[in-house]
Amino acid sequence: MVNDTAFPHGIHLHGHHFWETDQNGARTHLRDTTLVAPGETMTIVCVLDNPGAWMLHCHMLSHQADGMATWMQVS
Ligand SMILES: [Cu+2]
Repeated sequence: MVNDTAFPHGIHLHGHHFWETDQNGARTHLRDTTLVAPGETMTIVCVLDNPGAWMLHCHMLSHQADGMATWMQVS
């Protein structure tokens, strides 16, 4: 995930959990929401094993209202 904005974003994935990774690519914390800082690029690892249409969005409601929300289709 790339945050090329000037604001932090609490990004939440429905239907799955994912691991944050460290600078070596090793898995660290298992989460369903992560905070991506301004200018940060974050690599996550996710096993997409739950079929369905899952929302991926910022938890800040004003950001979501401005369009930071999408669907991820897992089949
Ligand atoms: Cu946001």
